[in-house]
Amino acid sequence: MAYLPVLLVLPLLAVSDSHVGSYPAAAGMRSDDLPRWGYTPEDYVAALAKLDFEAVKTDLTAFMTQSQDFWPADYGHYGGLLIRQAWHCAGTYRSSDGRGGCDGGSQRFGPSLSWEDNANLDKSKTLLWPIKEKFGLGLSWGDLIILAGNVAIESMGGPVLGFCAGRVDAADGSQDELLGPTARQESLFPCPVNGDCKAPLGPDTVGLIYVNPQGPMANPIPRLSAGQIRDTFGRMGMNDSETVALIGGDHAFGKTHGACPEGPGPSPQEDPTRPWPGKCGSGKGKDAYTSGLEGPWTTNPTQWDNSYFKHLQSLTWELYKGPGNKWQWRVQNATGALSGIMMLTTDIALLEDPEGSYQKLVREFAEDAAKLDHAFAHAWYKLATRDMGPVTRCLGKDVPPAQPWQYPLPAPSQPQAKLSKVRAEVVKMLNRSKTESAEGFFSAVPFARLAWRCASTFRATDYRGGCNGARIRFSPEKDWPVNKGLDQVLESLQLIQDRFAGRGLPWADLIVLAGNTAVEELGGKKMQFCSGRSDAADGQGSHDLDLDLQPKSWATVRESFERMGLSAREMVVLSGGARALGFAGAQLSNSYLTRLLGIGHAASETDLMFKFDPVLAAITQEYASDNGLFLEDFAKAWTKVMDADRFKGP
Ligand code: HEB
Repeated sequence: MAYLPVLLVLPLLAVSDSHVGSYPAAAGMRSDDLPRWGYTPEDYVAALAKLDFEAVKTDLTAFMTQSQDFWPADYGHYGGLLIRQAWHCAGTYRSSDGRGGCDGGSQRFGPSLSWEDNANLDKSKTLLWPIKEKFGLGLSWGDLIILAGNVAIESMGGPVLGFCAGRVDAADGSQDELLGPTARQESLFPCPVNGDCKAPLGPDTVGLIYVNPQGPMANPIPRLSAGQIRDTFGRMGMNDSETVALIGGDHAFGKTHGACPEGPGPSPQEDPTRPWPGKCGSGKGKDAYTSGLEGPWTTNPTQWDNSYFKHLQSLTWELYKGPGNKWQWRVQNATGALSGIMMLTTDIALLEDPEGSYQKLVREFAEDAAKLDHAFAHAWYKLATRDMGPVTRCLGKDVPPAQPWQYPLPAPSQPQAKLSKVRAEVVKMLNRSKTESAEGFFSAVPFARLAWRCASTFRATDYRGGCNGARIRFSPEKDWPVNKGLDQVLESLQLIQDRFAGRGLPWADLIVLAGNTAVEELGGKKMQFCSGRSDAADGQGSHDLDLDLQPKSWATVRESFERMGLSAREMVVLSGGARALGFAGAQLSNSYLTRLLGIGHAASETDLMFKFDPVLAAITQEYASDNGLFLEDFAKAWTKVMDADRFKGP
């Protein structure tokens, strides 16, 4: 067997050591300071099981048309406002790192709470509070915000595919810290020109959901706006058809608000007790100021139909400055009802796509209402649900069948292979290759590396990735530079797979079991193993997890562990173990961390942070002085990574 030597010298973790950023101080909050009500998944699942879901929907339906003086409903219906709220909650999702989305309900907190694009969404939450209060713990804010959007669409006659419940509320806004604007976002993912932000950021403007409605940097040039829309909706994971169906489908509802040029007034950050009072007249109803643009898109804004597309397609639109003194578009020489409607530059952009694709879709949706119904229902469900991960995380009675973007896996087969027998085979193979290796390298490390690479694609941000499915066997994952050489490890496991495949041992289980066994053989504690994975087919749902986000600096190393859902302690113990296996005689122990703390030891710059960041140094010292603790915590952290993608609800 010739696969051994090269692999051994590759570090287990794909971390480049080029330069050091600064490690951010822990957030100032003590856990005692945070709210406790309903913020554990267990509490939430139990409460959700008792929720009378139909009663919530009935109340929400009635709520839609009960206008209140505090914030009157446009056209007597809150639908537009609630759909916009749901879209702004879900639409922060970005596929680059899985951050954003409505899971967590963090639109209630900074930073997105004060985004100019979220003006007056404090009002919608005040309006919804009685419903939240009535149903309590079983109805998280995240679920309520999305469900209110669904019910709004349905109550105005629009098509809805279903509802995936299970958003567990966050206790503060820290999960959205990297959406910005925050100091940490600026240091990790800066946007030098706000209005031209690039991935991994989702929108092109921090503070907007996606793009400037007046056109790039408020220049009303539809052709250029089209490119921006494609770029940013692409970062959200939406294709052209989904993008056009969402924009035009949803702008069938509601209106824009900009009664005068004076602005919305201070944001919650600037005036927490009276945010966005509006400076036009009474500040509400016909005097409301949200975006500064003014008017509805259709003549029947509380009724679902495809008239947005018909109008866009068949009328002649001219640019003008609306009452809010911002660029918008009106029907040329309009008479009657048509004189009251408007379009944004981003809407007109759908007619001037340099690629010609948006125009085609506008025509299709204008001519075929059923086609729009289908595209819209699916795109809306994807928008609302994308950050929830696999369908197994969706709870409730209205969950539709798994969608392609949920990367469904076949049901696991009933395992008949005895795990102890498989384990024994792995051990036999490891021992055999040990004696056959001319260099005398201990060959277990590549198996540990395979399992790590397979499982560590997991992202706690949107529950994607992980070893379940064993997609590491296929392109694109197998071709990633960090996975170089793993094909040979897979090849050597093939013998075992051949023997047990008929007895229900999927590759995904074998890879993890072999990794566990390898770590044990290398000196680790006995690992917990949880079987029941299944294998994806080649080309079937290979995921597009973005590898450009491989960590490059110290700060991004921390960020990449955080994305996997790992704490600083888990990062130290796993990195320390990986380095020991890579460099220190291939035996799992705290030896690398011990050496690191020694005087004059040469280490990579990122590793030096384990020594010089005060908090990490304290953790490193703890592990360096207690190998028993190190091994115990390594086993726990390792198992957590291996099982991170095994869901039973949220
Ligand atoms: Fe929209 C509204 C923009 C997309 C849904 N929007 C609106 C407004 C604006 C806009 C500016 C106004 C605000 C106020 O109030 O003032 N959008 C926009 C843009 C875009 C959009 C730029 C991208 C292109 N949307 C969208 C989507 C959706 C929507 C995608 C879904 C999903 N919106 C909406 C609604 C509304 C709006 C529903 C209405 C609201 C009310 O009514 O209130």
